Amino acid sequence: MSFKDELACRSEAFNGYLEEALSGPFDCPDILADAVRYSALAGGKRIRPVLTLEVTKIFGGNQKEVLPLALALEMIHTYSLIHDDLPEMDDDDLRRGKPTNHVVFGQAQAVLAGDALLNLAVETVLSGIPKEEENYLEAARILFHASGINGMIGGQSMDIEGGRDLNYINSHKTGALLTAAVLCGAVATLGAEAMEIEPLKRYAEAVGEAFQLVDDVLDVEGSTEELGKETGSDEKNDKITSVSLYGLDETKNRIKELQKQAHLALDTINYDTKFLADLADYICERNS
Ligand code: GRG
Repeated sequence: MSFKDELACRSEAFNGYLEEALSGPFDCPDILADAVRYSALAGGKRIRPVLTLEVTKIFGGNQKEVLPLALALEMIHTYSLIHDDLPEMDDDDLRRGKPTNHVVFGQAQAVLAGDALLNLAVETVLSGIPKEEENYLEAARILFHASGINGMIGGQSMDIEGGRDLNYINSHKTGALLTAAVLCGAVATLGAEAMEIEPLKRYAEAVGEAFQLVDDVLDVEGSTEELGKETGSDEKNDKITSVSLYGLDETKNRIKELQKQAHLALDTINYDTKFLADLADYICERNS
């Protein structure tokens, strides 16, 4: 099976679990439940949960036990996209090939749908605490730290404020959640002290930065049809990006360098990291 087919297969399987986790019934107005499901089940590559589950598998961990963390990652990611698309943030009308949440449900319900997904993420993690809980709780702490004020939310705050520290913005807004996706599976399975954690962190940080740089390139060179969202959004919002600061060629060179770094980090891990290596290539070479 090709890597792309394998990835599609895994995201399909994950979609089933996510649908179940969001099947409710919820004690809330239909519009809110619909808004939550609309964005969460609209597709998306599911890269973060796939990373978590793969890393768990590599180290012989229990994927079923780690699934709540993977579900929470995708819920948090989806809430961040709903909020990011709001008129007061990036003001986008298209996401995952569909009209954005606020376009369909209105801004107030879109804010609440994002909030609700964050809370559901916490509930999902708490309800999945296994008997041997120490490593799982450390993985959960990593996830909520990375997605909070010291991570994704901090990065988004500086981005929206028009801050100029591109490294901070990229490593926090995008890199933190991807790194957490990798570390969650590893820490839940091996514990935070394992010697594999450092190289995995290097791998994840390289992939996280590359992910954002590719996003910057695609915002200039990509097609709305393939991306499922409008392009030209960074220029429209006067955002600093790697492309606006260093140009397309230098950004593409940096992506290649990061791809190499990701592979080098994996080379030091004595387990089967082929899928992670292929995923790094996919992320660095993607066009959607
Ligand atoms: C609102 C707190 C808050 C944070 C927003 C997600 C985010 C932080 C900003 C989005 C800006 C953006 C598009 C950054 C590029 C990296 C990124 C997160 C892309 C979207 O992720 P994909 O490509 O999306 O994994 P799918 O739809 O495949 O899940």
